[in-house]
Amino acid sequence: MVNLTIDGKKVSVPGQTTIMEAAESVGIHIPRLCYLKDLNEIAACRVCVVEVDGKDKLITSCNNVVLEGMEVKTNSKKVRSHRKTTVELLLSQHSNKCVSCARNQNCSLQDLTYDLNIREIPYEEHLEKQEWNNNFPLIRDSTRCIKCMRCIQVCDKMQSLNVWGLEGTGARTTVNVTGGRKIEDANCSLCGQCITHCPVGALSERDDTEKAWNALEDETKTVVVQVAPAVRASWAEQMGLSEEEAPVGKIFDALKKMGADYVFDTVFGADLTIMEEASEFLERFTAGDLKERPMFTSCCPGWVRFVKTEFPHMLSSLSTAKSPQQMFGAVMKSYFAEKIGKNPNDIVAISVMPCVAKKAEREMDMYYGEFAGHETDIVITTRELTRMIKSAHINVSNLENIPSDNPMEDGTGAGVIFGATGGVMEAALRTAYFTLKGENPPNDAFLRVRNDGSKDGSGIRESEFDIDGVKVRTAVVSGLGNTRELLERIDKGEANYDFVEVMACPGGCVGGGGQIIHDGQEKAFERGKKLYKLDDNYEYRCSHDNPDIKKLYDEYLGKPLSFKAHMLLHTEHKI
Ligand code: HC1
Ligand code: SF4
Repeated sequence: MVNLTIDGKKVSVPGQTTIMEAAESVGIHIPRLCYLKDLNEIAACRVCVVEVDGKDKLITSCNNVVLEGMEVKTNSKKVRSHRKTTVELLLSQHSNKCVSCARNQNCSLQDLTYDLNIREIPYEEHLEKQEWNNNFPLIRDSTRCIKCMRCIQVCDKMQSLNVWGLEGTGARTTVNVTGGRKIEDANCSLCGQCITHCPVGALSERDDTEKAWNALEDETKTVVVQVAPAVRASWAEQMGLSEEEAPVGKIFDALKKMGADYVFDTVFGADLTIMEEASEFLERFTAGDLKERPMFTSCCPGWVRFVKTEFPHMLSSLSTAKSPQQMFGAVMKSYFAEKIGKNPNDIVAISVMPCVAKKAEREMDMYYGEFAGHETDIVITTRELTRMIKSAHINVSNLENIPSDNPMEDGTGAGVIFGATGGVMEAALRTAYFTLKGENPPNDAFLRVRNDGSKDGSGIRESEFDIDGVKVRTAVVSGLGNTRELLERIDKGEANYDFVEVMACPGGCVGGGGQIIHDGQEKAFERGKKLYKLDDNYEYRCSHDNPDIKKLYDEYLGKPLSFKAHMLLHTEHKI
């Protein structure tokens, strides 16, 4: 152990601990902007400087380790003055139009400016204006970039995609899409992780709330809204509600108050995906065509974009089952439209997703019977939902916990855990087990596919199950860097699986790029636990037990993988 003092407090920590972490261990918070544990420890912003042993030179605390006998001051006059100048210089290169920024009131630079009591910026403003395609689901405002490098590191180290890089030299150094490419040509998966890791408002999702408002206010349209599983685990963080105060039924109530005609839970769509995907898996699996192994899940659009650009030869191994969002949209514009006697063209399907890539996934056309535009018309993120609730001046403490609408009301625990890494695999295995054995599995049969983030954090979970004498080898992976590693092993023949679940965002959709942002904090696994808790309390825990799903097959689709199911619920993945 190394002994030192920080702000006069005696501290004892293991060797190789950084000064920042040592301070944190005794409750002393050192301000920072660029630091992200294990991802960005490069001291680019220099906000975390501290004074050591009364020496003239200040050092950065995020990348300097403790030494025996050190005397550290984290908030001396010298430190404060240096920090203030650093932030003033940053502000001179940052658009300070905070009131109209997507990150207003959730911005580390704004907080720091306030904390340091900076009332004016004594340096000349110099803003870097770069062109951007504002139709792309990922928006970058270069005038807000503080060059902290987090986006570069997250996209490179976590997602292995290298979309962002530095260009220029010296004072002209700036962040931009690498290789002089336009963002739409840069193989961006749209995972949105660079957005949730940006400390300021330089990166955001395309704001589609006006489109949603226009639809909600259009009396000639029937507006149906679906809410994804992971949204319920995060929206309350922005609304000041506790977990218990924020059931998904309150989101339904808010949506109805905003003008939605019908509200549905994507959990129903997830159950439908499982019916088709589990059947497809068993069909492929028992056909014994090794070339088709493993079968990959395809509900995560960030992952689908990744495989198209990085591993196109694996495209045919993706399940043809559409995602719950798209399946639900297709059912809304066919089965449901018929039920309520509406022309699908007069239905606007909105979805609320924890995801930015879902905004691109919606481009899929609806081909069934009469051409009916897109299956999903508008996608808003969890963050956009909370902005809409706020702009509608809805008092969330008065919201009621209302059910979703008929006839796609029921959901199951299997559908709700889709939002957490391992959830799709577990849900599919529950139904595959039932199909093979004719009975439901015990509740703890497939717990091994879950990743609660507490183990080694490797992001890859391998398991093997024996279901009625049939051996099924599975892998669950989240994060695209981990995914690349896994796919390379599969490619080299070093890993063999039958079924693989991939989620682009670490921890799954609960950690999605459209979720509420808590700068520098990892929330995915905590939110995942909320979904697993909901699963425990569902009346039905298997998708095939969902009464409304059974009704949909009885009344409309026939059975999983039927011709009609193929037409509505499956797709061919093309480059
Ligand atoms: Fe997801 Fe999915 S789990 S992809 O994260 O399969 O976005 O929540 O809605 O479609 O159900 C997202 C979440 C979501 C779909 C489902
Ligand atoms: Fe990289 Fe994801 Fe950001 Fe695209 S959205 S630039 S893939 S981190």
